[in-house]
Amino acid sequence: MMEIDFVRSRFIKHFDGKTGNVYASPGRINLIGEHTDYNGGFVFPGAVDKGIMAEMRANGTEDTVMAYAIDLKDRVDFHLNDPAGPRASWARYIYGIALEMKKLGVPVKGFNIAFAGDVPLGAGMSSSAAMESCFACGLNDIFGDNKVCQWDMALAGQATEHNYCGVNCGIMDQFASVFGKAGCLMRLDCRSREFEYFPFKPDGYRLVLLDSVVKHQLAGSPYNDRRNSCENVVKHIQAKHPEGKFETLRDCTWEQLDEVRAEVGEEDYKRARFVLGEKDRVLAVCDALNEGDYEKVGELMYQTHEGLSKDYEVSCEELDFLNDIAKECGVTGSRIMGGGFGGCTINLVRNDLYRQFIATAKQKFNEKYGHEPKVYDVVIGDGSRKLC
Ligand code: GAF
Repeated sequence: MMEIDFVRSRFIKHFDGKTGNVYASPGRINLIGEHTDYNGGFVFPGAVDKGIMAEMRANGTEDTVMAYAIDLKDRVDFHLNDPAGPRASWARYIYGIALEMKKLGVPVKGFNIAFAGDVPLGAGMSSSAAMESCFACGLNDIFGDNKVCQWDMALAGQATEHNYCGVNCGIMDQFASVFGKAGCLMRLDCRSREFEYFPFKPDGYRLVLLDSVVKHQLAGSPYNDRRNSCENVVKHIQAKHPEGKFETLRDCTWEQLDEVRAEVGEEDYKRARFVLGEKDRVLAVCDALNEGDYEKVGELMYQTHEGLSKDYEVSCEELDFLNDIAKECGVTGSRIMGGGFGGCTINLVRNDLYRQFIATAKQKFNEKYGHEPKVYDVVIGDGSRKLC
């Protein structure tokens, strides 16, 4: 995690010399359960020890926000009452979450904010959810007497993506960022919103991310197309079965999917096929973890990669290459993590293979793409909180 003094010194320098309160929220990993959240399925994320830190303070104005992105060295001022909001994409997260918190009854007024992050951008580790939940936590504290509950803050973050950033994401990332707990993964049922903390200490293994450094960018991307495909399949199944209630792919069976195969076309069919399989894999991974069967967990991770690559088509050459190297090195499990289209693979590696795997991955990737992948050892950390 970053140092508070680092953020504080910039906050003091860029505004009126006064200090505010400091808040932090993490990025996330996800062991399994990709693209299942907006399909009413299960996900299995955990917060990481990297994220966003922000210093914030009410500035006494009615609606003027003065914002400084420390890492970008970029300052943007805007008005909460301006219906267009700021143009800079990072500032839209601040604008969006402020308006969403207002909708929840928080009387947000003008404020100053400076923030920085150590969660890699575009790596599929949810830097955007970390921003949303960090700012939500701050606004709730400064203007709202902390009356907004954790779930509503997570949902406000998701609504920010939908309404101001153009990404029709599910709830996994904001959930993980708000509810994270050190040492624990969380199995969330995205339909009922019930969740369970799973202490995660795989004896003899470690989790490591390999960042392809291909920038993953969900806004305006084929991410929304994937969601549309899933919803289209549900619509067709519902039309065939008016007696039933089909809200998401969670409600659909393999047989029902097969019935609409010809109508929805091969592309949508394959996407839905991936989701139905992934829904079952999350539960199978939980069972395997309960039995301490990490080899089984790994096998399911490889299946997820295959599905994300061939059926859901959210991989890229570099991620498939990293997955192949993992396989060749005998790594227990490896797959694309997060939305896809770039970013990281998550790898479950036996301790005795770790060094060799990392060295081989760096060397082979470098030979092919002219640079090494970045390596992040996963440390599972806490969710959104006030630091001081
Ligand atoms: C992105 C989205 F923001 C999540 O909601 C989720 O759908 C994920 O992609 C894929 O599992 O991170």
